[in-house]
Amino acid sequence: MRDDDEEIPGQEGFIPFSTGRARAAKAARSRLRAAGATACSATVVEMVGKWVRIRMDSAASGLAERRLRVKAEVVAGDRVWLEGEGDMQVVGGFEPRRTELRRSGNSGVRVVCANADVLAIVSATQDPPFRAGLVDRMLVAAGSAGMTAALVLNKCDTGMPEEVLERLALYEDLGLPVFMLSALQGKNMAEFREFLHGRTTVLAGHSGVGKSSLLRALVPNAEPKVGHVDEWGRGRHTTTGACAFDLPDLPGKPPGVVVDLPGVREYGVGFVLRPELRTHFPELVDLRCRYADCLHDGEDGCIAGEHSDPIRLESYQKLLEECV
Ligand SMILES: Nc1nc2c(ncn2[C@@H]2O[C@H](COP(=O)(O)OP(=O)(O)OP(=O)(O)O)[C@@H](O)[C@H]2O)c(=O)[nH]1
Ligand SMILES: [Mg+2]
Ligand SMILES: [Zn+2]
Repeated sequence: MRDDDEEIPGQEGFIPFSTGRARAAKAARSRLRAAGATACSATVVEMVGKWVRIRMDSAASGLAERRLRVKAEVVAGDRVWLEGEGDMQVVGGFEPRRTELRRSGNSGVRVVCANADVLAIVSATQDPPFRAGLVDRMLVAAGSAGMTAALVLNKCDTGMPEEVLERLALYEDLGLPVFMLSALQGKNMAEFREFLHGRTTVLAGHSGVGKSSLLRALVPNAEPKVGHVDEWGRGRHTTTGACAFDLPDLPGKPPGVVVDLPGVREYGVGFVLRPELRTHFPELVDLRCRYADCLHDGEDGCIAGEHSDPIRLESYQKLLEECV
């Protein structure tokens, strides 16, 4: 058995996918196609190294959750279809993504998760401190992904610093939903739970803000991964990051999914185009400066300074340097 074909310890249901099996699976696929069999579809719940954990759409297709080896680049949230049966089952391909949350870093741009609707940007009241720059970066990432955003302030049981409340009021004025929560005490969690139903929501934010604690409060049986070896998912058999959990049913409400992400220290948005950046800053997008294509970066006749919050404008101008 080749090294990368090893079964992952403790992960029952993983199907080793050696070269020999790949050939056999290909033959099985051709036979199935010839027999007119239809492929079944599934959603990627988590990537673990080069393995994929999936949830089948139909319980009749066998196990509700299976782990398969994939060679293609798929991420949590991808809609995939499977071909073959039993041990011969493989991920045949994936559907075009409705949304694609990306992040840039030293190792380039990577997709964090696919097909999510909302990016919930989680901060803590003071420990760790609120970082407006990180929030603004994630708002750009959400906009660029085709997702909407919401702001979550967790640990509200530990007091609410005035300057943080002021920042949140500003985001609320920009039209963003804001939730003030305490995962520990369950404060306002019912309201947040209502918001999450009928959508797929990604919890993102600085390490230690309480994302996993929120997830545990929302999905009591979830065992979110903590203490990632490396936030980029390097390292054998460690999770590559995003992991999706179904919310418990709420009577009369459509189902919802929450995706937990490992904490980030920074969030690069180097994939955004410079002229596109202002479209992710609602207060800048419709400004009538002297030049119609003004980038709001100190040009003659730019009125951005008079019409936007100085911290937001600073975020924007800093991001402009990073954009392509
Ligand atoms: N006081 C208070 N502490 C909280 C609350 N939520 C989480 N914590 C604490 O904050 C610490 C970090 O919580 P986690 O849920 O692990 O934070 P995380 O955002 O998942 O962190 P990473 O996994 O590193 O990204 C833990 O010690 C929690 O007990 C809260 O609502 N109030
Ligand atoms: Mg966590
Ligand atoms: Zn301008």
